[in-house]
Amino acid sequence: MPTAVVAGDGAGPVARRIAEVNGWPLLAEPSSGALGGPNAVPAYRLLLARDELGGAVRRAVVLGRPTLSRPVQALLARDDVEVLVIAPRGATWPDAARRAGTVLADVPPRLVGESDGTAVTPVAQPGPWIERWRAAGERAAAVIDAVLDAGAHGPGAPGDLPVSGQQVARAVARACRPGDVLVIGSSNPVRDLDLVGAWGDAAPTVLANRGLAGIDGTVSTALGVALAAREAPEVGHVRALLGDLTFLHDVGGLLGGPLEARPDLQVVVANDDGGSIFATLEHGAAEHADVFERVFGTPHGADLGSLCAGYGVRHVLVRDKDELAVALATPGPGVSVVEVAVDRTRRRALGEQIAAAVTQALD
Ligand SMILES: Cc1ncc(C[n+]2csc(CCOP(=O)(O)OP(=O)(O)O)c2C)c(N)n1
Ligand SMILES: [Mg+2]
Repeated sequence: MPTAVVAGDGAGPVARRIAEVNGWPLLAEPSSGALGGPNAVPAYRLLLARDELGGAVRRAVVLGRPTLSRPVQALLARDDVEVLVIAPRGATWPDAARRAGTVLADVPPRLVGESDGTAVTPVAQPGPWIERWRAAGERAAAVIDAVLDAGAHGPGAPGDLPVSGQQVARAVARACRPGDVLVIGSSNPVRDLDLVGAWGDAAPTVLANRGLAGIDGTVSTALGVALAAREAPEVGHVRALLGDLTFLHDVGGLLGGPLEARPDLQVVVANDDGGSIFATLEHGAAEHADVFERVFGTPHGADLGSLCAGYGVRHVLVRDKDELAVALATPGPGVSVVEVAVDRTRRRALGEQIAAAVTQALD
């Protein structure tokens, strides 16, 4: 039966194993802990809408808690898709559409290629089903790269606008090495990473507070992770990628008294002066344009550099891809903030442009 493995937040490496043993596509969110390997499909969110890919799925094996995209929720809500949830150790399981046909508290040995708990069967030979997903994922990733390379905002846009949030996520993803840790903020950063973070087998550890997808407490989370990393010599760089409102919500987390340990942490803030995610949702429709900016965009004009100075934290403002790449490659010691000036006005259009380019390439 054409099956896809959905690896939501906290799914763990077993999700990847299940996909590889059975020759199924792996739709893995950044904080799934299941990233990597030949079956992880880049940009899967855009492939779910296609008849020959998402439309052909008849069974979804769900691990962890998927929260990032409507196409995944739509897949799990479909009448013609059997939903099998695996919630190891009897953890509470997510089932937003209330459609789970089966909930298993353990991973069935045969799903991970074990007949009696010891004998491991080889990873499935590639079949037409997984080959179709791999080919489409590769194509989609290449097309997305091309759109992001084409310029900050594609055809017709002035060349001197700041970089896009998607470009920032791609730059951060490229800067992260295996062994690094990336704390990723709610809102667009985690979704951008989900779209552009094609790491192959070189994925860093990605952590996110997906509980209620809050934008609160994320600076403190990143500092806590960086403090813990001091005890873990195998960990490389610790970075965080946050939106500006997410950063401002917990900017007090930067405060560390002189008697406290200061870990090494690079906080990248994609500053588009407001909440750009709402532009991609219903709120961003043309009929709400008169109230959008004040109610949902919520620009603030805050001076991040001065805030950082107040907390004694290094700050650098970067305005283009090259400056960003340099800053990411040289995090330096202690806590630092890399503020990236990001364009908010074209967020919705660029998302649509990417989706259209992928559709065109796969048609
Ligand atoms: C504590 C909390 N308050 C409000 C929200 C609703 N919310 C979701 S995304 C968002 C905007 C986030 O803006 P930013 O961090 O700048 O990211 P962007 O959308 O611009 O990428 C808000 C207010 C939330 N998720 N959590
Ligand atoms: Mg923002």
